[in-house]
Amino acid sequence: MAIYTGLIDHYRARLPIDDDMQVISLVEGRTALIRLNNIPLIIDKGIELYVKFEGLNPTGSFKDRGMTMAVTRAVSEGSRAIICASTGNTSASAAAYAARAGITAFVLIPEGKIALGKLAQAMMKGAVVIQIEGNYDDGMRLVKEVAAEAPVSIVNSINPYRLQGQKTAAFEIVDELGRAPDYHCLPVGNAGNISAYWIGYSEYAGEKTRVLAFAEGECPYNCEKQTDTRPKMLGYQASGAAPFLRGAFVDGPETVATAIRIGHPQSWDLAWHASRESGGWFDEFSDEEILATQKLLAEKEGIFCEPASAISLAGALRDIRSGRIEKQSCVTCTLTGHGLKDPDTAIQQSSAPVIKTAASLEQVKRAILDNIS
Ligand code: AN7
Repeated sequence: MAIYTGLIDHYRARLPIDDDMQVISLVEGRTALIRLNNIPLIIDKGIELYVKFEGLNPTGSFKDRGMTMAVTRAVSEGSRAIICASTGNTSASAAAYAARAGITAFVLIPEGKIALGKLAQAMMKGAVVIQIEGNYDDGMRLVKEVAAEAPVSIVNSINPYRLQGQKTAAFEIVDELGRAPDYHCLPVGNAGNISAYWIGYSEYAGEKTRVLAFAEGECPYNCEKQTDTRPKMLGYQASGAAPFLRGAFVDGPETVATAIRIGHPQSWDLAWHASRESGGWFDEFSDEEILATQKLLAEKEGIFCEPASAISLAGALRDIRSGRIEKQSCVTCTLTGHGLKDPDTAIQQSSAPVIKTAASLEQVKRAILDNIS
């Protein structure tokens, strides 16, 4: 049995990678696809629902899939530094892959609006953290401007190699299920991931869809068919940061799900294309609904994802309940990041208080007997 060495080696034939390139990898990908068992609504409607737990990637989010590609390409082109704007996860991932490659990562983050775990990752891995007095969208604008004037490679998802890496999550799902799901649910921030999944599902179905442009002469396609169908792509946003629901960019986005606190998505056209071509839709959720779903998933199934990730399940459940997602369907939800990224938000909303007692058998026994169900 061959050792798994990361998604580039595994899906090399379907990625724009040359044999002589030094692959920068942390053995990302091959994340768990977990079937949900304990949510009555899903069972009542005969739905087969899986979560793709991308929190199991090396830095705890799906960003590692794109980052292995982007950093491998940047290094092969001789780049000594990478840069990104980030709501947190991209910076954590960029810092890790830059460390692995022995190059410098510059990360622009919005002041005060980044989950603690993500900041810790970027700092620990030696990235140069630039905290701006502004939001993610300001950071993205600055990154584009500064990259035109300084020798740094952008590794945000406007870098086409990012989406190429991220499309492999769709491959893994089809490889595991032996078919494409009927519906695929995702949180939408910058909208790179929903676009990447659509590229992946389309390639596996032998269909060409719109992709970001590559350098002349490079064809990322390998259209050998693996499945006959493609899912409907369902994209969910936080109400305070929902440009796809408003039909226009939003200034001053706000949500507890800081990962998707984005008002000017960079993959606007690609995501609309994915939604329309697949016959999918967008919908929005309040912060309360997002947090309630994060809690539900943790309590009922033992899976701890970050708030932004829970919105994909919130969407699936609402649409299953309403019948918009048909009975007996196969549904996949991407849980984009790990719950440990944002411990503050988790602790704040935990309903069960910590029981404090003396270190005595009597009191500990009382605490157990009072709470046993
Ligand atoms: C957990 O890290 O944009 O729609 O700078 O961290 O592809 O942007 C993060 C995005 C969903 C949205 N879930 O994905 C960043 C950043 C989590 C995320 C998204 C993000 P896209």
